[in-house]
Amino acid sequence: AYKAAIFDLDGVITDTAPFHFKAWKKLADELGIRFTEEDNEQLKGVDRMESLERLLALGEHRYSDEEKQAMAADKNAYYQQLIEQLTAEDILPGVMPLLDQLAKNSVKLAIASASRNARTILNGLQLTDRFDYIADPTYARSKPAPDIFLYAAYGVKVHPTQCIAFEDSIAGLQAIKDCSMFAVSVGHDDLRRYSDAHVHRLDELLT
Ligand code: B16
Ligand code: MG
Repeated sequence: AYKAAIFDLDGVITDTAPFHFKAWKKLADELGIRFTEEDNEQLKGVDRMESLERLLALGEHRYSDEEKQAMAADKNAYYQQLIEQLTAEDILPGVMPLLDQLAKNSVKLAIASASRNARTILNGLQLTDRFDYIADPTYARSKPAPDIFLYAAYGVKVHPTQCIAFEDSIAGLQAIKDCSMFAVSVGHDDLRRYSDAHVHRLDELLT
């Protein structure tokens, strides 16, 4: 049996993608760049600066590092306004019973999110206390690098091979497999080929 369960946040515990989309779209509109929901889909699990780079690559202009820092800060300020509205009602179906069941079986619970807003989001959802460890992405290389998942395992003192991890992004699933954890993909069917098991939603795991 697994000794730790490691969760991605955005797309697994709650759906913040529409807020990210709204915030990136605002920036793209200001810059005259066409940015669609499909483009946003590609940014799942990708960290903030890398997401900005990919958005800017859809346009013609090139910007200085200073300009990019300012754009990322603007996007984040707007995003933070949007996520202020998150409450416990925004926890995705199946999450609470799954966390309960795992905790009852003494499985350690950790968060491995690329988001620097993870703590704010967990506070809004009133979930902070449910996790034994929240890995800090500050010094982690972006997914698909395994860093954030390794930090999470280290944080709960469980060897990666004894961890099961839940992810909704290809980059995240690659990170999980790269550190030999059992990978559960959550969401689209096309994620299947990157994982060891697949569910559309976490409530499918409850018996
Ligand atoms: P922030 P996850 C990721 O969270 C999101 O999927 C991704 O879209 C976002 O760009 C990234 O966090 C960084 O977020 O700007 O809040 O630091 O899926 O790894 O929980
Ligand atoms: Mg995610």
